[in-house]
Amino acid sequence: MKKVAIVGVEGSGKTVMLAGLGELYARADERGYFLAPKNFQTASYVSGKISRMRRGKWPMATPEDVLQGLDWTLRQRRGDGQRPADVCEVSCLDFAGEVYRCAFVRQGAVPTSLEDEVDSLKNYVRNADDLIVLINLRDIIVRGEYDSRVQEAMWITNAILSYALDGQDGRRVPRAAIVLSQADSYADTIRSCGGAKGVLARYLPHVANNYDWLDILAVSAVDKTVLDDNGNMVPAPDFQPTPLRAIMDWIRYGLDATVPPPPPRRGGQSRSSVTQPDPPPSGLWQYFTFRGRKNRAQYWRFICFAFVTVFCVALFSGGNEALIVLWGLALVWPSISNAVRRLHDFNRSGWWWWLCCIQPIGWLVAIIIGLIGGTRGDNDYGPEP
Ligand SMILES: Nc1nc2c(ncn2[C@@H]2O[C@H](COP(=O)(O)OP(=O)(O)OP(=O)(O)O)[C@@H](O)[C@H]2O)c(=O)[nH]1
Ligand SMILES: [Mg+2]
Repeated sequence: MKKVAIVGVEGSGKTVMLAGLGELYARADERGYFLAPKNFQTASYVSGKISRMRRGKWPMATPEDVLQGLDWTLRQRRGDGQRPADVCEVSCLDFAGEVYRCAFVRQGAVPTSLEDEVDSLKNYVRNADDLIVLINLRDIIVRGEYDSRVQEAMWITNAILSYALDGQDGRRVPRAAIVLSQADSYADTIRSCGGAKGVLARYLPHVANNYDWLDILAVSAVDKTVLDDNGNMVPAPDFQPTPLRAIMDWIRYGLDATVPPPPPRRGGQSRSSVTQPDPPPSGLWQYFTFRGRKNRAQYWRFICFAFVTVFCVALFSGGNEALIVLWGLALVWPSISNAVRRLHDFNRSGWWWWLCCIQPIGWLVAIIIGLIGGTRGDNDYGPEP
């Protein structure tokens, strides 16, 4: 499975772009692609940053002491109850600028305190199959190439690219793209330069000359902005990160042909694409199937239903034990289905249900299953209920 690495110096737009990608692809797109966070940190990072942006604030600069790893698996839904196919890993190591500096520009020995970080960053860049290098348009258009901070940033960017693309040791050179971020603010400039390549040629001629054979894209992470009280452009509360589809199109390039098409549907009907996930089970059937997901409310609703009906049967049958046992037996299968589908909601296999059978902890497990929050968006077991 190929690895996509996303890098950029301080302020290049990593956090905003990654949070936007995570939010946009929490739900499958029209081809069935979605991003499954590989760990809790990634999921909570995305939701924290997005909720801040919906309050009209950009994320804080990632602090120097934070080495944030963000990891997803890009998956494609295949329908017909099959697990989605893993397509590639998408990850970002959000290193502090100092680590980039030590790794790529600073002369002399790397300080001992940063040795591990520098090694991880270099490995990360060298092991990438696809490399996305971010440059913030504000840096190059407003500050300009004569600003010393921008010069250093561009020097680092150059060094990352030449390090990744040198192809020494028989390594396969990654596919790479330079991505200019914050395109919404500079749409006119991009248009007047004839596109992203033209912007690079005008504002960063060195980089453009060296790397104009790479893919060069200009994107923004938000589709709507407003001016705040201080006159700064901030995300509008109802923004959507839809412009980031361009990044996913680049990542996916050439993949659609390699992901196996979904098998024909039962009954000979074939699906033209993988886009239509199986509808969630409905009607009486939903109480018997183990497919799909149930959120916390649905899980507890079923448990209340079971208790209330057992009580009613006991009451109206005048305590007829045979009837109560019969009704209890009828509820066994739906109860298992209820727990299994709840487990699916937080992306756990239904086999975990067996823990409920271990007494005396079984009851506790059943309660815990009902308390854990579900995965946002699609997961391995289907769409969010
Ligand atoms: N208008 C607009 N501004 C953006 C966009 N993406 C990033 N920005 C601006 O760029 C700034 C830096 O973005 P970040 O994502 O925090 O950059 P970073 O690479 O994570 O920076 P560090 O954490 O300091 O390494 C933001 O605070 C915004 O002001 C965008 O899509 N549109
Ligand atoms: Mg950041």
